[in-house]
Amino acid sequence: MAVPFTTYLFSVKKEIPHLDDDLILLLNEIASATKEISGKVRKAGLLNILGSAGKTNIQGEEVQKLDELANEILLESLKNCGKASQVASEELEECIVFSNSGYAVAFDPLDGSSNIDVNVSIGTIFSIHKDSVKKPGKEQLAAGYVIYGPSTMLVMSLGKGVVGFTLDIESGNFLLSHPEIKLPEKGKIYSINEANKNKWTSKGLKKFTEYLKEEKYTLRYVGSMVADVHRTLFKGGIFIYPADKKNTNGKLRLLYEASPMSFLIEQAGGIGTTGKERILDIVPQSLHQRVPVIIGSKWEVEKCLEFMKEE
Ligand code: AHM
Ligand code: MG
Repeated sequence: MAVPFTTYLFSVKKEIPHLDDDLILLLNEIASATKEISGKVRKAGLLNILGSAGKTNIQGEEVQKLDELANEILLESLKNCGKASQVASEELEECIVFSNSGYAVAFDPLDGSSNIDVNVSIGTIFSIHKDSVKKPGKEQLAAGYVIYGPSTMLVMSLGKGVVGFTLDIESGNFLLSHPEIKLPEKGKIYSINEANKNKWTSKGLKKFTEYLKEEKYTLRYVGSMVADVHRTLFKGGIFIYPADKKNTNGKLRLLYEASPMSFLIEQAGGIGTTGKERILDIVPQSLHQRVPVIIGSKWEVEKCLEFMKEE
């Protein structure tokens, strides 16, 4: 019998000193909220919740109805559980502060917005720190994502490896399906929006992708970070969202995209860097700060850094 999410959390409590009852409650709350989001995503075409909400967010991006709904579901459950000190979201200009101490949660309620309307995998990303969200990623107590793909999966790290749970529709439980996710040291896939190549600011990066082609790598790019990182975690290789002339710090946000994903990648044995520094070492300057992201298997990330240094 596969182990349900809550049972799993209690079973590893002894091995993970920071995993107290409050954190378990908070993680449970996040898992429950994502189950609700998963239900909405699965029926989106029937519920009139596809398409634009008719506004833009703080980052100037068009908000989708499902972005908004996912954001509300997560906010409501974090508020009600009483264990969150503050909450930062891609969809909120400012951080919501509930109290001075407790668990600080940063999340991207629905990542991969451009894929919502076309029934392609999207996800929720979360990051948990003690007290404040504005701490370096290496201090995360837990980080993870839920992917709404052919099945809904929750992939998480509590700082001791990476585990995966699959949502069992019949019982309504996330069940432990992947007790130890390890990133292959080297893969065969690279993942980057290569249409932006002429805008990339790193010449070394251009050479690196040419090199990968010569080495017979294949390209996979969904355009949902959750899906692209999920594949990278299981199959190895590299995922990159670099700086370019338009987005001089890249596109992805440190707090609720780059940092939690880097945490998972490192915990699975890989590397996460901006090209200049380790993503998990960055001390956040602002809530919606962007950083270039180069994450994946050790071999490919180190090779990429070599090419970038040579330029
Ligand atoms: P979103 O959070 O508004 O969906 O934006 C982030 C997404 C990532 O999931 C994905 O990696 C990236 O944007 C794709 O961007 P692009 O279309 O520029 O390649
Ligand atoms: Mg996002």
